Amino acid sequence: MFSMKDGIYRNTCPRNCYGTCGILSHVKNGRLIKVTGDPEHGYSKGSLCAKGYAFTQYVYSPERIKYPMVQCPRGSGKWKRISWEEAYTTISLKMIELNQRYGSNLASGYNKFSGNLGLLHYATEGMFNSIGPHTKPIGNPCALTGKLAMNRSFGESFSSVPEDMAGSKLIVLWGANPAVTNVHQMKFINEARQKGAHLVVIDPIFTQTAKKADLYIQIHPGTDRLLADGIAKLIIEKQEHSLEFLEEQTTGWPEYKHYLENQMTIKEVCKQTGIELEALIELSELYGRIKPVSTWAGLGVQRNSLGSDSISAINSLAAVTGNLFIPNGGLYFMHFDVDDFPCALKNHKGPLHPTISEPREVDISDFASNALQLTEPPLKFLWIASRNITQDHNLKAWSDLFQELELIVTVDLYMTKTAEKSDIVLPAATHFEEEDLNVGYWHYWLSINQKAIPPYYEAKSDLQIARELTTKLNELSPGFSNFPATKEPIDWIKGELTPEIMDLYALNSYKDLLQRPYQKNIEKNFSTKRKNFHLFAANGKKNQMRERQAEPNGYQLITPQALLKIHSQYEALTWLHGRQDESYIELSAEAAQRNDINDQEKIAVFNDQGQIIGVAKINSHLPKNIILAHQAGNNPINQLIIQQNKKDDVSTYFYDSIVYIRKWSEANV
Ligand SMILES: Nc1nc2c(c(=O)[nH]1)N[C@H]1C(S)=C(S)[C@@H](COP(=O)(O)OP(=O)(O)OC[C@H]3O[C@@H](n4cnc5c(=O)[nH]c(N)nc54)[C@H](O)[C@@H]3O)O[C@H]1N2
Ligand SMILES: Nc1nc2c(c(=O)[nH]1)N[C@H]1C(S)=C(S)[C@@H](COP(=O)(O)OP(=O)(O)OC[C@H]3O[C@@H](n4cnc5c(=O)[nH]c(N)nc54)[C@H](O)[C@@H]3O)O[C@H]1N2
Ligand code: SF4
Ligand SMILES: [Mo]
Repeated sequence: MFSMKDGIYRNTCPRNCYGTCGILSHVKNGRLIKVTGDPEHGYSKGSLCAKGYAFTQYVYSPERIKYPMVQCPRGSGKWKRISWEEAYTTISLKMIELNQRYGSNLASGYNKFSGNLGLLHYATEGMFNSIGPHTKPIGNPCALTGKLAMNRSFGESFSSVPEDMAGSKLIVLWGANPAVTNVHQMKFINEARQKGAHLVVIDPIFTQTAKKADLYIQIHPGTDRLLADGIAKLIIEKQEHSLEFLEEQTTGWPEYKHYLENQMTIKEVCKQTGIELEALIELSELYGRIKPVSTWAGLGVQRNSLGSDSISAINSLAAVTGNLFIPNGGLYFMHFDVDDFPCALKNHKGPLHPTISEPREVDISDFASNALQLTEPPLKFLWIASRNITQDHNLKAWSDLFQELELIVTVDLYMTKTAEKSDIVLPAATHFEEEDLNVGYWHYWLSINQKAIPPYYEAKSDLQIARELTTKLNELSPGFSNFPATKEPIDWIKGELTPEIMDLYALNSYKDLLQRPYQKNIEKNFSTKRKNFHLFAANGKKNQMRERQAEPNGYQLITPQALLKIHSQYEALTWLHGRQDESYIELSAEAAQRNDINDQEKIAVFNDQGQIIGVAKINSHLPKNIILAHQAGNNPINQLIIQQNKKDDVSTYFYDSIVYIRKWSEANV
């Protein structure tokens, strides 16, 4: 498996992306010369996206970090190459000293998110678990709001089989933009449409996906709950609901029905959502008339403080029409079936501490502000991997936290804004330079990732780094860590493939995965999930989104994913990006006129968090109270984002922020 001869290897795109695509890597003289899609992968079916095809540039980009480096002083840009040995020694000495100072490892912590989602990338979690109680992030800044809402509806995570969408007769996309974020899904959507299916897109932005729709509904952000409830109300009024299903397979039907009939009006729905009655009626007729329907509650819906209820209401609408568990119908979000696996690195148990029983958990969606509150001991050492903190909100808190930290280590492939603020950077390997096992969160395929090429300069996998740092820690302080440092990647992979998993995927050995990816037994997977569904009645809840948006001169900042990036990633690739294209700020013609801004003119977008400069792009389809910009690495829009409606729950409210705009020339005086 790991011989690295010339030839073709099986890899998997490990990005935080719906595709988790199978890749065939063509290697000659130890170099990756070409990548193609793996035709054996049942979901991606032999193709990649533009970012995938650009992997040869990604691997050999001169902007990749080549060696471990230290920056002194931090933030000065004065980097010095150091050896791995020196890096490990410096880090280990600091960790050991902090342990002696505070009597535990709680002053040491990490922040890790979604750079590489392969199972062996839980090495970072494993490495920290292995030192006993420490400070660790919990939660999910991408999908937690929606995940909790799915749990409220289904009692667990739920997402239908994406290939089945090809047989749907009606596809309703709420706050999902697959033409940009999930290009392979468009094939299944197109297949359905060729067979006569209708496509409905509900989005405040007239997206690339919306352009293809039969019916596009431009909704006010944050008001999806009202729309879903309104459609359900109309359907029930016309007796087009699926009574048998509702009575037999759901809970909460009487309350839900009572709520729809007595506590909400269609007039209010139209007012709050900004949608004309005719559109509402048309959508309700489609839902009432057609079966099977696929309803997709997209991630965009849950990025505001009302998103949780919106997702639950969309799920309930899918249930009302009896579409939940029928072939080629269903409800789409994303699944968390990776948790079926042992995830041995993530769940590795560390040594016991005499007085502290648990690690110290910090909500990742507000990590910096929470970490700043920590005392006894404060957080002093932070390890950052698979994470660009510029994709978080509240970046001011991050700069305050960085001031408090005595050592910041970032493991990355590129010199990100996060790496630039660190004391030490360590070069991470690409997935072509390491072994892994990959599970999708959208489709149900499992695939292997072979080591196809030697590492770029001195890059190492996160697992290799965990092994080597552990060895150094134990050399300097015997027994400091119980990480199984001698265990090889293949052993970790085999460990994930338990008899239950092998059975679920019909595998005989890991070697089968060298021949092709394997799909989970779908029947088995869903058979336990079809027990119960809970209908959501938003009794007594008001929708305050509109009131917030009424702020004078303010615009709601919507910052969804971009086609040729994954969040902050890929900006350095010239195959994908001209340098100037990354800070377009889209505004309506009315907003432009009101602020005396011309198309292509330099503008400032600002609020009390800060200011960013960009190029104005007038978008005649944009609602007048919305500013649209995309996530970015070099000029991160998240500088302007802070969780406004802070609630007790952990959350993903990136689209709640209000911003103001002005001509750059004025901003500059
Ligand atoms: N090319 C590319 N693909 C990606 C990614 C990437 O960065 N680039 N990221 C991946 C990741 S991690 C994720 S989470 C997914 C996300 O992918 P999607 O699920 O498609 O979600 P987003 O692109 O965040 O938002 C989708 C749409 O929601 C709309 N929206 C915003 N607010 C609302 C609202 O209140 N109501 C409604 N109805 N719509 C709203 C936005 O305008 C946007 O068009 O994409 C994945 N795929
Ligand atoms: N404004 C705004 N902000 C958002 C969102 C939004 O819609 N709007 N969406 C949110 C969402 S959906 C998400 S998922 C998060 C994403 O948040 P992050 O996961 O922090 O985002 P990325 O920019 O993908 O950063 C991942 C980093 O990991 C690095 N990396 C890649 N592979 C490896 C590896 O093998 N090892 C190591 N050590 N590093 C690696 C990459 O080079 C990159 O720097 O952003 C959130 N932030
Ligand atoms: S970024 Fe997404 S669509 Fe593109 S190759 Fe990777 S997994 Fe596939
Ligand atoms: Mo995400």
